[in-house]
Amino acid sequence: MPNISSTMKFLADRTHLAIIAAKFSCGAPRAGAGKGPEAIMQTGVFQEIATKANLAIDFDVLAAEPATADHTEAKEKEEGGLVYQHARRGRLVLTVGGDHSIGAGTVTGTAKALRDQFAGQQQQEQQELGVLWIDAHADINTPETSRSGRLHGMPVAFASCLAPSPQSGCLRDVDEAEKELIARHQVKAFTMEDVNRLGIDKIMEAALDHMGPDTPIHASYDIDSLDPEWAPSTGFPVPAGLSLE
Ligand SMILES: [Mn+2]
Repeated sequence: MPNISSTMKFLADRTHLAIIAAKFSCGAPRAGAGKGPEAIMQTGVFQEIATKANLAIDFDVLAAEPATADHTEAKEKEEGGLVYQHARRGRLVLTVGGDHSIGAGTVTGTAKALRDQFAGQQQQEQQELGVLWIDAHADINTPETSRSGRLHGMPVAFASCLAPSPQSGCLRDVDEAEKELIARHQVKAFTMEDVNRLGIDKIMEAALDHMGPDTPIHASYDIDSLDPEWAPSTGFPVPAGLSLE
């Protein structure tokens, strides 16, 4: 599994933390998620991360506009392009949402940057991106399986090409159709039951082991993975989630 020294080496190779505030809420039925980036920025946590890791901050804002399907597609494309540009320059990229439809753009932008970085090198030198998705939901519905039709429940499907992206893309609350997709595509998944049984350390170890020691990782963290006790204002709270500990 990636150990602390490989993490330190990764950080030592970076000069910039690129923060993208994606104030989108058009992938979800309620508008509050778009205010997330500002609320988090006000805590000063980004500055703290940058200072601790000795990184300069590069800051972009993608502002929300009136929600239409076309607008959502265009924003995701723009966001994916920004993530790509920063990742391609070797920056540590932190995109802050917004609703989780942003995950389609963050994963595809990072994956493309990685592929371009290794383009022209030997097959064995090339690396594929590992994605760690921490969420109360699986977010792997396709437009066909989704009951709500909302994009924030589909980013994993778009990012992994299970569904063509709109342009062409317990666990605690997983739909039957999503369970089927997870099984069919052999996605390694851990539930809250697993976390409760084995503890979060073991689960993280197993997740990282599964991806392998040298795999570049994109983590996508949904605040609804926390128990509603800690994050009551998320759009779709689900009981019995992760504790702050
Ligand atoms: Mn999510």
